[in-house]
Amino acid sequence: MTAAYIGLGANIEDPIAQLIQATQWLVALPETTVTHYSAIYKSPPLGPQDQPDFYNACIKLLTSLSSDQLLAALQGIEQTMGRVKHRRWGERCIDLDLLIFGTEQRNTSTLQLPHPGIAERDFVLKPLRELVDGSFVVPGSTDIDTLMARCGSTNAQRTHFSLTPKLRAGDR
Ligand code: PH2
Ligand code: MG
Ligand code: MG
Repeated sequence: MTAAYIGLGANIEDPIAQLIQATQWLVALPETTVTHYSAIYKSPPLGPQDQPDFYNACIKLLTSLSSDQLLAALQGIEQTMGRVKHRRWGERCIDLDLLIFGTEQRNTSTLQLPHPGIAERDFVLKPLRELVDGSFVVPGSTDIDTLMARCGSTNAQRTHFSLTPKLRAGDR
């Protein structure tokens, strides 16, 4: 089994509901167990500013799928949820990024591992930090607390929204 970390994002069409729906699809994946959920964070958009704020979260799972199989599964969930490509860095009803897959490092046309944006994005680092120790090393890089200290932006704000709303039925 390989430990993998998934970054979830959405900023249109009831983004929190989209994150919750995507979580349920991740829980339903074959050969896979979701083990940890972060809180949901809210942040201003990276990229075009004429779009709504994003909601982001991270999930840890254990899987016997390969990284290519897991990537294909994430893309399948995005398709099933009706994701439409609007523009680069633009609005989306769901974005599922394979951030880290075990210790795998690769840079191919279909998949880069670890995801190249992790270190620059507080909306990835902050929820990811909820799932790991501060000494957790991003493969090929350094430990997450060092990455967080180096990451300039601190705009992502933790919300009270949860990926597992059954536990917090009164929140929404
Ligand atoms: N995703 C994008 C573009 N901009 N900004 C934030 N804050 N969070 C995102 O997940 C994000 C973004 C395209 O995937
Ligand atoms: Mg993506
Ligand atoms: Mg993304």
